[in-house]
Amino acid sequence: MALRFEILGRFNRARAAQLTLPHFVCQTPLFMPVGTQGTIKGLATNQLEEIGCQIILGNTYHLALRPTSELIDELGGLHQFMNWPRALLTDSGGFQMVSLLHLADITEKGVTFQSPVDGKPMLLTPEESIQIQNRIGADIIMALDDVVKTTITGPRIEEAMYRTLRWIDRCIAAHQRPHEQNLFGIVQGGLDPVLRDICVRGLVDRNLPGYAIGGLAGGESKDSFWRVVAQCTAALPEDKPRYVMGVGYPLDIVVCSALGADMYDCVYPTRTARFGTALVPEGVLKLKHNAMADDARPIDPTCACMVCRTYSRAYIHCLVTKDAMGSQLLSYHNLYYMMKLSRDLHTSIIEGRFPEFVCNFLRIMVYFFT
Ligand code: PRF
Ligand code: ZN
Repeated sequence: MALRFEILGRFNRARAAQLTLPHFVCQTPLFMPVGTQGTIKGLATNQLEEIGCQIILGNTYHLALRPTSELIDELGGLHQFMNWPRALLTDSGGFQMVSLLHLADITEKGVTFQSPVDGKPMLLTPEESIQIQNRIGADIIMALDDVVKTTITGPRIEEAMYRTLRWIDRCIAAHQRPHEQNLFGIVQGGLDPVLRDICVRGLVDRNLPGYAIGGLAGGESKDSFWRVVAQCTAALPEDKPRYVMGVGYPLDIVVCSALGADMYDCVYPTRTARFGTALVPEGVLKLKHNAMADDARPIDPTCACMVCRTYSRAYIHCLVTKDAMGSQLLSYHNLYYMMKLSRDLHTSIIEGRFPEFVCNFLRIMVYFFT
């Protein structure tokens, strides 16, 4: 195991912890921005440090296609390649293929897909996913899982859960760097509590350094989503980190943290920035809106970020459709908002005022429930 997870404080099921990874000591709950191609779109790594990002996510699938994992390995690993001194996590690639390439096909061998480079059929096996992630060198690597949309029902959900359990053993056997990289298993099983229970038990038996809850945030109701998280966090070991994959709405992060989850990732804060949307305590602020054209206030008067200390809504409104700087400034502010939310969760749990924090968060957030 290449991590230490120390719980510093609790409030009912919520935990605030210190997660020590090979490249950085992180405070949880934490949010990981998604840097698909080895970059968080529009932000330099020194800005990510300034914002307070502790760990960022890279995608095996994208990095393997370009620049390739062999080249990253030759150039000293992804940390050195992108000049990011803090922690990194790579996702295994299967989910990206299935969600991006509708041509992807899953068999017992692995995920088959058509290469977007030359159209040739390619196969990503659990062994190859781990080998690629070993070359990339992230602090946390993810097992290859069989991901099915939660809105699908029937025997496919069960098949995917059992396949994910069979694949975890192939991933564990293929992992060459267990003392430098932490392999996390992923709980699947759709919205079915029986399948989720079998999957959690199966993974816990493998004694992994951490566990993810997968297959969520794909169009199911909040009620179903939160129920699955509640069930899984209750059954996962207390002394290991719990990561809810693909979750990035502030409300969901607050709720899942109350349910005992520790880590999250999502493209949402940076993607929504590129569409001209800022995250604010009240919900969202659409900078493209005509009302912003002559608004001299910062995006969020209560925000201490560089953007809010420097620029007006009117200026960003003006940039947003015309210049890349508009979405860069919004990404900066949105990630700052996510880091502040993570820190507020951490400190409110430690200081015994988590319920007050949650009530206040919900009271201010009046219209953002998507
Ligand atoms: N599995 C993997 N990556 C993911 C997910 C998953 O289930 C999700 C949730 N749908 C986001 N990213 N490997
Ligand atoms: Zn700001």
